[in-house]
Amino acid sequence: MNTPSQHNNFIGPEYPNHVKGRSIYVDDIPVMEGTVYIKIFDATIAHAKIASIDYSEAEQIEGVIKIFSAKDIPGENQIGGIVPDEPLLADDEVHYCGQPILLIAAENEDAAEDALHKIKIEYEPLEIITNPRVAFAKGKLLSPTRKFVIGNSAEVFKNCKYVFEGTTETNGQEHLYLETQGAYAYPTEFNSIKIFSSTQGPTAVQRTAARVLGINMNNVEVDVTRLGGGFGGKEDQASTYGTMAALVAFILKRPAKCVLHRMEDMRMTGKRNPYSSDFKIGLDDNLKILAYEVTFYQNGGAAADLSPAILERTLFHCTNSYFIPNVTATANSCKTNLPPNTAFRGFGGPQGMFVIEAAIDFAAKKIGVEPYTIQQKNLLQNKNELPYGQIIENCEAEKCYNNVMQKANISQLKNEIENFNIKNKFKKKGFAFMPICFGISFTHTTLNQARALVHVYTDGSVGVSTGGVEMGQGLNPKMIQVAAKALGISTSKIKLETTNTTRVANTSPSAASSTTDLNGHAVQHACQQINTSFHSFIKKDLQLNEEDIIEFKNEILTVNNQSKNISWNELIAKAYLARTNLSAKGFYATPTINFDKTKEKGHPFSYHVYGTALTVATIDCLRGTYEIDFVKVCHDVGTSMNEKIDIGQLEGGLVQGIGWMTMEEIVYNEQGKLLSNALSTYKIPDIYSVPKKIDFEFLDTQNDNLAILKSKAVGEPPLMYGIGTYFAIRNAVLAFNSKSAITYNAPITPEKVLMGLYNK
Ligand code: MTE
Ligand code: LUZ
Ligand code: MOS
Repeated sequence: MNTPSQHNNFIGPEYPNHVKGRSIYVDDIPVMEGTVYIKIFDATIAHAKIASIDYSEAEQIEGVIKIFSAKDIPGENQIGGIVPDEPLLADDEVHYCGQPILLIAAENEDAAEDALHKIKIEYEPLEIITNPRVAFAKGKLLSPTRKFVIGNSAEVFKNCKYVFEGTTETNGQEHLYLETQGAYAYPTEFNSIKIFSSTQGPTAVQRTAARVLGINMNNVEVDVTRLGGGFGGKEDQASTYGTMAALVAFILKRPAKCVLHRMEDMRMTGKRNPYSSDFKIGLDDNLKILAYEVTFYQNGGAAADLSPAILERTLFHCTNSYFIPNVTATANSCKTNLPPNTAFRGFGGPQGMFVIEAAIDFAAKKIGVEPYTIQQKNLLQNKNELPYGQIIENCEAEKCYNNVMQKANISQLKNEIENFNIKNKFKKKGFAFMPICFGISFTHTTLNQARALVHVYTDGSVGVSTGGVEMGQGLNPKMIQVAAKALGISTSKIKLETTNTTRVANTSPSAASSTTDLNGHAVQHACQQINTSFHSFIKKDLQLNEEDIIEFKNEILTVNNQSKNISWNELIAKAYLARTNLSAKGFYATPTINFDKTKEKGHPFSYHVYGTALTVATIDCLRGTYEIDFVKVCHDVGTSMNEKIDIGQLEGGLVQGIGWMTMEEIVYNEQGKLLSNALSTYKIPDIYSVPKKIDFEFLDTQNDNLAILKSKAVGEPPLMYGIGTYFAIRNAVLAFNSKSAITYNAPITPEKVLMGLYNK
C-alpha cells in the first residue's frame, strides 16, 4: 500500500475537483466586502518619452477611487529580479507596448474600464528596436555576453573534412495558461498585507511587494492554492500583478483585486525568448562532429527579467545530447522594445537545441546522408565532458535512441515513406529523430534548496506544507506519496496545504523541473524527524530495545518486521498525551552541484534526463497543411513514482513543443505592437492537430540518482521532442521540392510550408 509502485496511479483529490469545476483559483476566491478592482493603463507606443499625462477627468468618473502613478509608490519603483532595470509603473519613459503606466482603482470593473478611456497621454516617440541583431549592433544588451569554451574549435575546423555554416531563427511562444495572471490582496494588522497570488514564486511576490511598499518581508504574506498553469510565465512575472494588488490594498486599506483579461495578459506579459543564431559545424570522414561554434542573439525584450538565466541555460544545452570535443558558444541577451521575455518550459534549452539540430540536418543534407546517421554517431557516452565541465554519468542517450530505432524498424519505415512519396504526387511524408539531454537543477546553484513543514494531528491525520506550487504538473499528489511512504501511512490520511510564505519561507520558484525533487526531499527530511521522535516514544511506551526496527505497514505498527496489532492512530494519540513532538520542518539542499561563472565550468546539474522521439508527418502539397502521423518516444523516467502523472507531463510537454515549432506564431509589427493578441490570431494545438498516435515507452532504470524516490524530473524535458516535428515536416517539404530554399526558421506554419514547396 505504501510503496511507490502501489501508488503508481495515485492522482490525489485535486483532479476530480478540477473536472467538476470545484477547484479554487484566484478569481474564484469569495469576494470580500469593500473590494477594489484594478485596471492597468498601459503604453500604446513601444518606445517614447511621456510628454504629458492627464487623468483628472478619469478620476471624476463615478466609482473610481484613485488612480495610481509611479509617484504613489511608497517604496522603490523597482521589480527587476536579476537586474534592477524594471519599474512597476513607467515613470517618464515607456519601453514596450503594454508597459503599465497607471493603475485605476475602482468600486467595480466597469468604472475602471471607463476611466481607461478618459486618460490623456502624449508621447515623444523614440527609436523602436524589435530585432535582437539590430539591438546587438547598437550595443543594447541586458546583461554581459557569456561564452562557453571547450577545446579549440577554430584550430580544429582546419582539420575537418566537412565544415558548414548557417543561420537559424526560433520564435517566441505565448504561455496561454488557462488561468490568466492575477492576485487578490488585503491589508492586515501591523501595516501588513496578505496576497493570494497565481504565482510560481511566492517568495518572489513577497520580496517584490515588500520592496515596492517599503516594508519588511515579514509584513507580506503570500498564499498560493494552485495555478491554472504557469509554464514559466508565472515564475517572475506574477510578481508584477501581486505587487499591484498589494500596492492598492496597502494605500487604500481595502481588499484589492487585479486579474487580467486574456487580451491584457497576451499584450502585457513576456513570452518565450525568440532567438536568432549563427552556427558553424565541422565533421570528419566518419561523420564525427569535431567542432562546433554557435552565437546566440536572444531577444530579451525591454528588461532583463529572467533572460540572463535563460541565456545561460541555452549555453548549457547548445550541444544537446551529443559529445563535441571542441565548442565555442557565445550568447548575447539583446534589449528590444518588446514586453520583457521570460521563462517558458525548457528555459532557453529548446532554443539552444534547435540550432545544433539544424546544424546536423544541414550537414547531413550537404554530405548526402541521413541526419540520424550523424546523430547516432555522436551521442553522449559516460565520461564525456560537456562544454561546461560536467562529466556525463549514468548516460541513457544511446539506450533511448536505439530503443526507438529498433521498435520503429527504421529501414522498413524509411522504405515505406519513400514508396509513399513516389506514389503520391501531392502528399509527402517526412520523418525525424529528436534525441534530448536536459540538465536538472537550477543553473544558479543557490536556488537548489527547499523546505517543508509536516504536522501530525492528534487524530493521526497529517498536514504537509512545502515551498512548491501545484500548477498542473502533479506536485501535490507526488508530495503526498512521498510523505505516505516516509511515514508508512495511507495517502488518504494526508492533506497538502496551500503554499504560504509564513509556513514555508524563502521558497525557490517552482521551476527548472526541480520542484518535485527539491520539495520531495524536504518532505522526506521532515517525516524522518517525526519518525525519530515518534518511534522513540513507541520504544519507551512498549518497552522495546533501542535497536528494534519500527515501521508502519498499512498503518499498523511492526517491530522487526512483526505486526503488533496497534494502529498508527492509537499510537499518535498516546504519543501526544506523552508530550511527543509531532511536527517537523524539513530542509534540503542538492548535494554535489556547483558552478563557477568566472570560469564557466563546474557541475551544475544533479543529473540529466534523456530520451529520443521519432516523428512522422504528412504534408498536403496543395494546401501547405500537415498532419502528424505518429510520435514514438523512449523516455528516461528513472523509476517513475507516478506513471499517470508522468505520462500527462510527457504528452502535454510534447504537444506544447509541437505547438511552438509548428502553428504558434507570435507576430509583432515593426512598431512593436502585438498583432497575434487574441485567441483568434494565436493558435495552439487542439485535439485535431495533435499527433494521431503518441507512443511513450519508459526507459525504466534502477540507477542511483538524486531524483526523489529515483523518479526523475519530467516537467520540461518532453517539450523538446516537439523539435522533431519541425524537421519531419521540413523533410516532407524537401521530398516534394528538393531544391526548396526553405530556411531553418521556426515555427514551420502551413504558410511557410506552402512557400517552401514552391520556391527555388
Ligand atoms: N504542467 C502543467 N500541467 N502546467 C504547468 O504550468 N509547467 C511546466 C512543467 N509542467 C507546467 C507543467 C514547467 S515550465 C515546469 S518548470 C515544471 O512543470 C514545474 O514542475 P516540476 O518542477 O515539479 O516539474
Ligand atoms: N529558472 C531558473 C528556471 O531560475 N533557473 C533555471 O535554471 C531554470 N531552468 C528551467 C526553468 N526555470
Ligand atoms: Mo519552468 S520554465 O522552469 O517554470
